[in-house]
Amino acid sequence: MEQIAFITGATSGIGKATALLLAKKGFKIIINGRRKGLLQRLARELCTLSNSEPLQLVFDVRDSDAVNSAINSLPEAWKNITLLINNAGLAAGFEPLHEGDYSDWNRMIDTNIKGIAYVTKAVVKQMISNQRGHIINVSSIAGKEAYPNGNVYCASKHAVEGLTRAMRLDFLKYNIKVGSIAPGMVNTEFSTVRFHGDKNRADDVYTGMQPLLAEDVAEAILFMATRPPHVNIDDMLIMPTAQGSARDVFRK
Ligand code: NDP
Ligand code: 8X3
Repeated sequence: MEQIAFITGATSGIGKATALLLAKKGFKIIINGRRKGLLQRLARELCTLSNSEPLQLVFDVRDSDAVNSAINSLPEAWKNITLLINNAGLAAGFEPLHEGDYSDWNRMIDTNIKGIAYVTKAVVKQMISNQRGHIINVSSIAGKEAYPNGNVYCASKHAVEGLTRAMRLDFLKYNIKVGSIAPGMVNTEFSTVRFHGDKNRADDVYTGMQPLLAEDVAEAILFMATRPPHVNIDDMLIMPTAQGSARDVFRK
């Protein structure tokens, strides 16, 4: 049966690697992000890779009107999304709470929590009527543990874990799988975004240790997405070998 995967935040990092891997495995792909040029570039790569054109949806997951309008106007051939990967997300800032910035906090809460709720509400209606679907939320080790200066980011990812568990119960009777994946450190644009574009500071995060690659997380997502119909992976924690907890990293 045809599989259509919708991946939010596919212009970079984990989302992009997942789009490429799922396309290689025969999924039809819908890609989302705010940076249109990067989505177009990925669309060309996907075309070459799988010989099938992906659907590009440029919108901000924080904008509920934009989310609804994009999902409600999906062409007929793309309406029956079978796999939703709620990946769009970010950390902004790395200070103790009393030095934190309101606009950083709002970006994280609006993207990481409300974005998942908006996109899921829009996409799941068709899954419910099909009595079939799978939703994978990208959480983090920061959704399982707290670390100094992580405050609002950790809270937002703890919320992703709570939302995942609650969604699983809401959608249980509709034969819809819901799970989450929680990676440790992954070398993507994540740290550059967290440090507001400071690439040197971002590079320091990974000095002397081997972080996960986006492709490693994509492989784990593929595993979750390809279990038989009676099997759901509720929760997967994936860490670099050199990272023992949110706070313990072995550096050479
Ligand atoms: P990147 O910064 O490389 O990618 C983030 C993606 O999210 C981009 O494609 C970005 O696209 C998209 N995005 C951000 N905000 C929005 C928005 N408002 N609307 C639509 N898309 C948005 O980071 P990662 O690949 O590392 O991050 C992906 C997910 O993985 C995030 O949820 C992150 O919290 C999580 N994660 C990351 C870890 C890491 O160490 N890297 C570890 C654990 C979890 P655009 O800017 O074009 O909109
Ligand atoms: C990203 C991983 O450890 O930087 O979610 O919070 S961490």
